[in-house]
Amino acid sequence: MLIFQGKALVYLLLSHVLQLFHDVKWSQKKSWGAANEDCVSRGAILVSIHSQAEEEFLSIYSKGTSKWIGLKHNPTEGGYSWSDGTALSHTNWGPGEPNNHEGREECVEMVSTTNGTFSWWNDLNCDAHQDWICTLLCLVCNSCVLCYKVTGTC
Ligand SMILES: [Ca+2]
Repeated sequence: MLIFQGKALVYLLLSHVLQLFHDVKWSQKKSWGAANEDCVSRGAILVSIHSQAEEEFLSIYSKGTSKWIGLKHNPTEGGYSWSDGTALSHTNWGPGEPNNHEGREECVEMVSTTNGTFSWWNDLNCDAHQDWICTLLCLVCNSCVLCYKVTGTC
């Protein structure tokens, strides 16, 4: 369970209510920025990963693909930041990554093996066209969890 503070709201992300969007058509793959915008247009956000259990779940779900996650280099603060503002509490960098190849790799993809039983992260040029995973923001309103098209009000 992950809780983070928005400007005036507390959003609650529960693993069992995560809803994922995953595109596999080559013609519809997107840059990190376009993928992020696509998620926002759905009332969602690029997925963040905070545990090995979430890592394994997402890897199986999106097996055999390379896809954007919500992690991006933060040139202002240094290090990496999740789109949803949560803390970087779990990492799964591949061997030698992040390597910022040719100084042009600011965004992070998650790569999963064909059967999804193994995955790792790689920093990549943000303009590369990849699959992506969105997760819906969930808002707790009077003990009910609303997880679709959250607009900031109950
Ligand atoms: Ca890299």
